[in-house]
Amino acid sequence: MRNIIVGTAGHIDHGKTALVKALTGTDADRLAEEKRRGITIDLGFAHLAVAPDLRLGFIDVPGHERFVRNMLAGAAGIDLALFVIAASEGVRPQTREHFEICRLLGVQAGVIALTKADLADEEMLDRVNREVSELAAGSFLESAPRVAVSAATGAGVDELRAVLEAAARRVREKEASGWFRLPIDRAFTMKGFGTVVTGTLIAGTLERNRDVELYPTGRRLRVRGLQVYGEDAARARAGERTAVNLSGIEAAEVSRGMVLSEAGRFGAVKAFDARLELLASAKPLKHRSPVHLHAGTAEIEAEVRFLDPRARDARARDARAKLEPGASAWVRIALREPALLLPGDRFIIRMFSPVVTIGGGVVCDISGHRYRRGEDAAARLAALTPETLVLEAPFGVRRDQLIAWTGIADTPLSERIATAGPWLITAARLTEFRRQMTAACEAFHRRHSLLAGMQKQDLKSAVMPEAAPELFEHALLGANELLQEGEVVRLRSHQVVLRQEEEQTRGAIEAAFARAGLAAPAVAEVLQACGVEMARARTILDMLLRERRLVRVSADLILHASAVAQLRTMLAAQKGARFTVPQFKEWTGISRRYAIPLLEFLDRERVTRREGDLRLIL
Ligand SMILES: Nc1nc2c(ncn2[C@@H]2O[C@H](COP(=O)(O)OP(=O)(O)OP(=O)(O)O)[C@@H](O)[C@H]2O)c(=O)[nH]1
Ligand SMILES: [Mg+2]
Repeated sequence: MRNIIVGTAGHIDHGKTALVKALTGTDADRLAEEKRRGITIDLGFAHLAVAPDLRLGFIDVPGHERFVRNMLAGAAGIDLALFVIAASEGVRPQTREHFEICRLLGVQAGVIALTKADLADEEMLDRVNREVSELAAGSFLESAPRVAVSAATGAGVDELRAVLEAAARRVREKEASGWFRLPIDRAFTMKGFGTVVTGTLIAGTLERNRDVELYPTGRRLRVRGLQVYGEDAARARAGERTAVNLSGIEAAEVSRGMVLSEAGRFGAVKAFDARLELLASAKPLKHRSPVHLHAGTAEIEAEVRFLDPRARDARARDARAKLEPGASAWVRIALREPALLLPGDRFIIRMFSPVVTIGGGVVCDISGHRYRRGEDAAARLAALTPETLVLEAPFGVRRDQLIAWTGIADTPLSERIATAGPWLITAARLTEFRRQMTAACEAFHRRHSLLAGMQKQDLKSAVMPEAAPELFEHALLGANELLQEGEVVRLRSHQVVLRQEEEQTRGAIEAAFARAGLAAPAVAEVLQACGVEMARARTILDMLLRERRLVRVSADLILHASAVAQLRTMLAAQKGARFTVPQFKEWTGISRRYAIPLLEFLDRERVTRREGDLRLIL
């Protein structure tokens, strides 16, 4: 089944709703106020299976200039425009505005309906045809088929239906593979069901019982039920008008503009870079102009900032720097509220007062790139690819992050990009990091020949301090000349070789502590007595500490590991008991000076816990 969304467009009262009814039998004006006033206020929906394999979903939009914002919420999802111009009236202001909106939103194709043909004579029809040709010249509507119709008499309606079918077979369908996105246009409570949201599924597929995320709120919700064009369905596909019954949320917490999409996959953004086209009918646009931004079904207050360095230089010279009508520029758009947007998404901007459409464009980058002074933003954005985002990040990008920034699941990457676990990083940089790690270890071994190797944290701080710990780990894993032993990294080729004299010293120091047990000797005395110069003796002491043959209890208290182990065993035998400091001194024979540091050490090691004057054995 092919699903194509057809959106009406055109000036108020030109017969859009009447035409949708003539084509489908459905009155898309569903609000009481619409029926009373005889105008469309909000989006209306209808559908028609024009052939067994082709279904058209109609979105009927209001033509009134005050409801263009509602029109925009519908226009974002359409594949084919049903462009309505009353033959009795010709091109009017919202004919133009809707035309520009469809063009800026990248609507692929359209069919032009010259409605109210029963009210127009040959001459009027000719004149209106000429106006339409002028408007459509050079645009997506240039060669659009035209049909004169009357919803009143039914003349031309069958022909229009056939022309729509043919056009719908030519346009590209929405992409049903890939991530799903459903910009919400309505949210309401349905008796017996709870919260229901509706929208056009613009990409992917959605199944019942799926966990989804409501952007930008971050709420995780479950799809309890689905309807496609009013029928219960187990799954909805891109291009289908979809109603989703959600559990875990009240209808009042959901509003038009929010988006249902993959849970945890994307992140709503508060700024993005884009190519912006200013309409020829607009006034010049100043740097930092406030605008209304429309994207998907959302409407958000925003500010337009020029990125082009030439524009910025010009601003320095001339505070009145601006974008000229009909021109395009690279801009950063800052949003008042976060929104889920992806590169390639189209948007429209409207002015604050009067509220008219002034331009639109395409989202290029949502990564929040920080431009360096003098960086050529135009050149960067014009050539931007997913790979660029990896090359720009000094410490790489997680694959997940790249997907969140681009919406592309399996970006093909060249050999310039290397993989380190879940990270993507410039291959040359990864090689360089590994070279620097090796060099750092070499230098360390030269300085500290008696140490097994460098502490891992020291190595990270030396080579890639700002990198995520995980990236560092993966980089380290791939450094072939290095070896990790616990928290220590060394060159594979490095071995601690002690000279005979040093071996003896090492033995002497260790023995001195072992003999003393808990009656810890003064460190300086032991070192002085060991027979080598102080600096060497200290290095050997450090070595014993690193190897955990000796344990540093406090700044000036070092015990042999066996003494600590004995103490632990002794205390473990009385698990749950409480004791005082004097009792502890009595048991261990330790001096008052060392009792407190030792107890504090035991607290840190969670052997004991202090409870006022007592200690509890854990
Ligand atoms: N004679 C004649 N009247 C028509 C025709 N189509 C629509 N009308 C009438 O024109 C009026 C407006 O029609 P709608 O279909 O509501 O116009 P619309 O474009 O949907 O208007 P908005 O949604 O408010 O922008 C209604 O009174 C219709 O009955 C037609 O082909 N011939
Ligand atoms: Mg209408």
